[in-house]
Amino acid sequence: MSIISSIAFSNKERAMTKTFFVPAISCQHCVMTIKRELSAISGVGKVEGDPQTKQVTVTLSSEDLLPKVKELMTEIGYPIAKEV
Ligand SMILES: [Cu+2]
Repeated sequence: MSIISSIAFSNKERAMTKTFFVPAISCQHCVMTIKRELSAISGVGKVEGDPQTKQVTVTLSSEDLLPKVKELMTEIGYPIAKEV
């Protein structure tokens, strides 16, 4: 990424909410684990999860955090199948 495009990218930063489909969620304990782990990333706000729909909704301070969130979810055994 060039210096100019990286500056443009960081100027775009703003809070956003993303919802993911996470097939490995089977119960409330999974949701609690995900909440605890994702909350440790600075810039991650509210984390909500639903074992019924297997969806996780995360508030991020910046789009830049998305790769980090996806990486961590895979690391802890809850890979994100897709954004919903
Ligand atoms: Cu569980």
